[in-house]
Amino acid sequence: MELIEGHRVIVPAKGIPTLDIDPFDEAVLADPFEYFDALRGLGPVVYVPRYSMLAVGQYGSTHGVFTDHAHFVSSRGVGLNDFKIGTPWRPPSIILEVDPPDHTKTRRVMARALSPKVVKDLAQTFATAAEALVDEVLAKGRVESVTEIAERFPLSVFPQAVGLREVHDRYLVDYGNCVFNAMGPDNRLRREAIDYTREIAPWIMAACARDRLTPDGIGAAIYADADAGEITEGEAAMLVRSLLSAGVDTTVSGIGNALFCFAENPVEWDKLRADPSLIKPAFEEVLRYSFPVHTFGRTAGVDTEISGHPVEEGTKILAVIGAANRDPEKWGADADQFRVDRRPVGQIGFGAGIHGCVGQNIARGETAAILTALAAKVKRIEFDGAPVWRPSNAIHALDCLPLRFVPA
Ligand code: OVM
Repeated sequence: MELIEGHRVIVPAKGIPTLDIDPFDEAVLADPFEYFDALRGLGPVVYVPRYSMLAVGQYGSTHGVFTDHAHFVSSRGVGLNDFKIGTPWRPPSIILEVDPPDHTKTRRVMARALSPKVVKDLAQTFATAAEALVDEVLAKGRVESVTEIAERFPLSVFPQAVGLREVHDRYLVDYGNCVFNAMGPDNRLRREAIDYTREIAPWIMAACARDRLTPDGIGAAIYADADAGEITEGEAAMLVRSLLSAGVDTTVSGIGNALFCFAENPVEWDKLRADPSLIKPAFEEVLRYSFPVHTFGRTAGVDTEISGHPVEEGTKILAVIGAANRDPEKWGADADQFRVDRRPVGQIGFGAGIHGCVGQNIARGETAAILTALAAKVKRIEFDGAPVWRPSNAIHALDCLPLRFVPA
């Protein structure tokens, strides 16, 4: 059998147009918007010859792939490798890289551990930490906001909420970045991520052990479900690992991208300050306009179709969140504008369907805390140097964001 990127070579059905852009070219990853336009412009589904796979970027077909978990499965991996053919680079996630019925049980455990009630009980802690951080930022006036806000804030609240006793800041952020980079093709980013994970993984696995966690955190709640017999103790450890792979770098990106949006759109910042009830809808617009994750993969589990085009079993499909979230067919002619009062219902920054982000309540809680503190204390957020985007096979995040903060 001929393989490309660890999956079967496909012959696309007649009528599926070819995209001659490499979605994983580092220049494209750093500035993907022309690629998104081209992807949507060609049709609901396109063929990407270099990786012998299909891609979807129109809102309808992308949302359609995410919400049809019966045909577009996760259990064969959400990157380019087909787990049915080769050995995954790490033990697969028991929530991300599974289908029902396996998914149903682990999803239930995670949804309970990250419920709205859990997040509500954390809100005051988040608010206090956010206010203290914003005071520090204002005292400095100008900060490199990726490290000093986007990374620092989640690192100051999330590991504690999980129940980690010691926090390795660098490893926690980089682990998520590595797992997401590993979803890409066999390029520099993926190879370096896999090498670096060999260094980080022992620390992560040790941090997930039951006796290392505080008795009152999200991690302990997951282990309690093992005591109740719902999952095994080994599965509990794997789900705590998922909190660390999926819950840190994603929120770092969300907060960094939010700051970028407001520095780029000062009028939108003024609107938010004038009406704090816009904080929640504004973050939905950040997720639409500046999606922390740009792409997830799926595999056709059976012969199926996308928008009337036949798709063979075993075909890998890139579902391009960033393109769908900017589709003018869905969002209107101003889809490329950031508007805090858009209320973009249906944006897929958290994905969609049964695999839609299980941590979205806590992600929204963290972001609301930091934006609330900033809106109360900061009159203007200004660029203090050029923002630099970080090329990643799946994450859409800044590497460097120098900002100036003008007090209210
Ligand atoms: C996991 C995992 C890792 C990365 C992302 C994700 C967004 C989950 O290990 O379960 O979901």
